[in-house]
Amino acid sequence: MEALEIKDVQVPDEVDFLPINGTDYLELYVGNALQAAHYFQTAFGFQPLAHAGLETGQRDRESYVLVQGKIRLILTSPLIGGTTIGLHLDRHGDGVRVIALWVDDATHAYEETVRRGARPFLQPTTEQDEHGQVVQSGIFTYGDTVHLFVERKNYQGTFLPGYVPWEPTYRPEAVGLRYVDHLVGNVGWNEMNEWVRFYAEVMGFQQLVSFDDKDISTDYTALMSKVMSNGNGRIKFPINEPAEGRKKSQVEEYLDFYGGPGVQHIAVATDDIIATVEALRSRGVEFLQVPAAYYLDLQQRVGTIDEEMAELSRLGILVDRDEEGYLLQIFTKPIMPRPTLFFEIIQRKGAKSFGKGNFKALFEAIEREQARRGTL
Ligand code: TYF
Ligand code: FE
Repeated sequence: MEALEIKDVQVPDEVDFLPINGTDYLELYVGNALQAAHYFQTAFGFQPLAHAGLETGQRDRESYVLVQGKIRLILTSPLIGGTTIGLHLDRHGDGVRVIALWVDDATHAYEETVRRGARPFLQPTTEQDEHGQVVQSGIFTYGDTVHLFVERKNYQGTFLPGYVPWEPTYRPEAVGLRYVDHLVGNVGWNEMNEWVRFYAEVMGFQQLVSFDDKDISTDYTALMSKVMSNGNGRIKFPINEPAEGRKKSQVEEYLDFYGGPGVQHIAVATDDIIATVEALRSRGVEFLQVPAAYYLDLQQRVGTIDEEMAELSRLGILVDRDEEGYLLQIFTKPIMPRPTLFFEIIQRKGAKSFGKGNFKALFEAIEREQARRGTL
């Protein structure tokens, strides 16, 4: 580690007080976890992993855990009225409640972040079963979203204590999703910098990039975005806020329907975006459509790439280049009744950026959807 010399004392200039190994899981609160699990299996190729519910002693909730590559999703629904899950559903519709981060020391993570000003959600709590023990702790982030810190170094079970293996015979094939690349949060008017400061001061993240409304305003959509990343770069959280445009910002539309800040999109990585998108389309996943004209000057814009232009155009996959390489990406339509949460499929070929060159085409596609909904 590099050291910064101050007089005679060697002070390491980068002590990561919150080392994170990666995303542990995402928990979505949904109206019908049984059917949502079927959808994520059938449409997105997630594999059944674990289950908790009445049979495991849960009285107020049921959860299905699905996995693909390193991505784990928990889908949770209430079993009775009057729960915080039900309240969350009423306010937000289906959405991401928990962004769980895999750490080696969940107690340390809690103490360090709370000491720096995080609002506590869950004090360090140890759960145990015959496969070992897991410590979880948690803090609030934007809106009703929470970060849980999951310490599982002394655990060998399938998922977490309290869950049993879920082994149905129905198992559609995976589609090649590998890991969570980034998770985007939409926050309120003028709140972006507050949350940027939260990730910097409370969680020790650094700012990677910033987009202002000049980069990304089309005729209508205006938004600002800053990307925060943890020390080892495995966690990337872009934060968007709405900006004043000619008509309603897509971020404002989200805030209206989600009832406040929350997770806007989950970007998942693949090593073969053509095969992945082909499979997703064949299973009925719907993507935003860019006009054919997007592909006319693409070759010129991004230069030589490994993929066939005709294939990319047929599947509607977008391409962008930066100093380090290029990336391929595509965005689903919102997967909820409310126009809130959607998925991004991304394949990085060296590029570490987020597809700035695609913003205009992408946001115009989003605006066409807003217009179709009558919410523009
Ligand atoms: O994560 C990103 O920054 C890109 C682009 O509402 C993007 O995926 C940014 C804002 C948005 C949709 C996509
Ligand atoms: Fe993204």
